[in-house]
Amino acid sequence: SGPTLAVVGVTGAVGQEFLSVLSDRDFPYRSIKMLASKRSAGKQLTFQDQTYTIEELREESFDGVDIALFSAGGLISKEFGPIAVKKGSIVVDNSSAFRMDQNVPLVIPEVNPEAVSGIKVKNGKGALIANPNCSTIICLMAATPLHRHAKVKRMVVSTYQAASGAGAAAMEELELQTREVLEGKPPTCNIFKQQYAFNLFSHNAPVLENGYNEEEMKLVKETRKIWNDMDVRVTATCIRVPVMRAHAESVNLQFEKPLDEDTAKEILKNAQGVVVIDERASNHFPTPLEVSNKDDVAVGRIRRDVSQDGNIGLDIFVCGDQIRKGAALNAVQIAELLL
Ligand code: 11C
Repeated sequence: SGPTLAVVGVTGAVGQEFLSVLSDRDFPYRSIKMLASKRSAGKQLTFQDQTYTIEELREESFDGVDIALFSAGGLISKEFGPIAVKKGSIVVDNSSAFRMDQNVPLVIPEVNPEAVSGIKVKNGKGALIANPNCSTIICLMAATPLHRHAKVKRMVVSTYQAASGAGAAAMEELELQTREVLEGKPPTCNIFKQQYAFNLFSHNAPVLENGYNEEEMKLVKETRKIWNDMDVRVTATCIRVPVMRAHAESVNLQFEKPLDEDTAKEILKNAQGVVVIDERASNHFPTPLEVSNKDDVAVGRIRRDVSQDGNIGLDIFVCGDQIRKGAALNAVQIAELLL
């Protein structure tokens, strides 16, 4: 029993994580197709004690597929997403290709599950659902419970983003460069055009005319769409740091209504998918390593913003596994909403 599944981009970092998450969560399925580019077609992989042959992604791949989890880049999503939908599949897409389309829900299950309430498997109709950008998911997992309580007027986000956001090859390059630099060799710079190990730099997404890069503008636009609040003011600075697979974000929040730090801590302790690590005495707060391979997003450094009067401002520090909650886990949770 259960739906028929397809994983598009199964050899990538997120593709592999889709499989781990499906398995960890005992996601029910009748069959699963492993899809990738021609380069990987024919290779075998083992999943839940079964051997699968990776198939080349084609139009026919979606015949009879109920849910297709896509993470093979925006171009593949643009080409094959609509084909899959036409064939009756519900596509949960991890790329940015459709996120801002008015008719495509952009969903974090803990935040706006109502956005997919009309979409269900087995009603014979295909649909597209977008997974938000990882930095948006991780930020809003922490900011939304507070927003529900005191309404965020303005949010200032500064990110410290891991290699995994740029894919498995970037993770390999970080490891390789670290070895090279320690051995006194010039670092190999294929993915990023500058030294990454022992360094940090402005996010590699294209810089736009307004001076923001695309990653930063995703935080601005996706937050408005997910919160269904066109008035919320968001600004962001996104930085790539030499960390393997979990993003960290400093988030400054300005509220419409007062919210003191103790109440904020209680709200976050009770929030689904969030864990509070906020031990001032021992200086123990969230770190990328502590959240790596974990489902929950960690929040700490919860403190009143001293630059603002009263209790209308808070600073928080958030860490979340980019491949898991930032991508694969969120997509599988969306798929769970459809069952
Ligand atoms: C990163 N968030 O960490 C990016 C990569 O829109 O899905 C993913 C870009 C996206 O570099």
